[in-house]
Amino acid sequence: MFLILGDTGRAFAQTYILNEDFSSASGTTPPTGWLNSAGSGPATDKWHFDNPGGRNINYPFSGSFAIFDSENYSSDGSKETTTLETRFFDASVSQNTVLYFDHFFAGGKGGSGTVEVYNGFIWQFVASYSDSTGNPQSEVYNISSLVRGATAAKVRFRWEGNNSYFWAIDNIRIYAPLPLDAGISALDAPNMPFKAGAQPIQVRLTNFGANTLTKTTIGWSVNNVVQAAYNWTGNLALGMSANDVKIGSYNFPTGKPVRLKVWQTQPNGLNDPNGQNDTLAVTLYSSLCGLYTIGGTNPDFTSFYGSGNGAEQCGGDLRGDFPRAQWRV
Ligand SMILES: [Ca+2]
Ligand SMILES: [Ca+2]
Repeated sequence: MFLILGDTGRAFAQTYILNEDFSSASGTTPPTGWLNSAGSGPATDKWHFDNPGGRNINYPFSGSFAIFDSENYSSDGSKETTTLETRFFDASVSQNTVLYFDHFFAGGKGGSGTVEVYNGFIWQFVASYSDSTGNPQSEVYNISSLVRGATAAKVRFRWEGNNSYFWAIDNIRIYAPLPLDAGISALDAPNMPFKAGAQPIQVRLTNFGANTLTKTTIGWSVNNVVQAAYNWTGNLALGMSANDVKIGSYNFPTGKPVRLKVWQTQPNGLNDPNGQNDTLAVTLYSSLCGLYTIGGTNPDFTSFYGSGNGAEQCGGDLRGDFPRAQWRV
């Protein structure tokens, strides 16, 4: 809908061991050194980098990405066992190793996606997905104990299914984290559509740093008016998140855009050396119910497009002529 995400936890200050945006991939040809294997399934059961099903996947997906789209090109009734494997990487450069990626798993039809790490000897389980994720969502895993010391490590993404929708992945990053690095990674509430009136503001705080995070200050503003900061305390290891951190509440007016900005500062009482993932900025609207003016002098909304959000909750009726019109919802 009209959720506008700003800098939402994409960190760029770490030391990258592998950073893949798939810009060099095409068709079913992966980046140099990567493997794309159909496994025991039909030879055409491979990952694609040209989005043959025309799937619409949101930012931060951009340009080419990896997708196994069983519904698009593998609806032949035979089982799919398809693997995308990274090139080798040297995990001995740091004691701490983080795996980050953005993905959209379209689940619920018997498909599963599994992420595994190779330490030079064996493949080890990291995570698996079978229910639908957000479109997309970011994942951060501390894989230090799985790859520690390995000079020839790998990560693989293994699809199993049978005409079971699709799995899309982009921005695969393996990096050595900074010692200290916290950030706001998501807005957990309110989720649109929501009713006007007082709503709790809940965010997700993530520790992107190697050191355990025990405290930070979460500041926030509404339409550029700074609100009372929230002092968080707790215990988050590398890659872990505190979900639904309630930092306050706000009385949302009916159907008006509210620009919410949330940021964290002074993790463990020190300056955060990576500001790239500190701040989340979103524009929220409560559901529309009432009479609104679009365009003209003193409008509630300047354009029809911007006024549509939330109106489906009440039903709508557009009257008048542009550039000034009214909408009863
Ligand atoms: Ca990409
Ligand atoms: Ca940070």
